Amino acid sequence: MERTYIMVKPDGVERGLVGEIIKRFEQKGYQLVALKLVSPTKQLLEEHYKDLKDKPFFPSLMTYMLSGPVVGMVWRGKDAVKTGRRILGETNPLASNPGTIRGDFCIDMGRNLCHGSDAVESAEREIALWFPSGVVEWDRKRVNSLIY
Ligand code: 3AN
Repeated sequence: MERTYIMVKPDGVERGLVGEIIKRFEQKGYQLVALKLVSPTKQLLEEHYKDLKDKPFFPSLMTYMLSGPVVGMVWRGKDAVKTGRRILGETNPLASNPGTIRGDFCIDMGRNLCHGSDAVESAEREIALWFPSGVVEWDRKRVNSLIY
């Protein structure tokens, strides 16, 4: 089953939008298999964003991402990578449709609340980077069968 790495960035944590973002993935039907609040190191963020290191906005991206804790999570389910990004909206919040997280809650590209893996390979790379000890493999059907 496909997995994606979703991260609430420092502005999302500070604005109290963690629950809202989790809610949208839960209500869509994705399964949460990892979750943590962390103050990332510069080194971790440089590895996470290594493809962007030559971009002019990279220094401001680093400052932003180091401005407070983030919430990293792994969501599992059918087409999780592509659909996860549709739930988040476009990189530029002004181009994001209402109904998406960025479309509903932000304006600035440099304060766009959340991150979602852009491909299955990058999702697996990011999951290994942020959750080196692995995720929780649990069976939702088993939990449902306990509800009566
Ligand atoms: P996404 O987060 O939608 O996958 P990326 O991976 O291209 O987008 O960019 C990573 C982050 O870098 C974005 N979330 C945004 O915070 C920042 N960023 C991307 N492009 C720009 C830009 N042109 N100007 C300022 N910040 C940008």
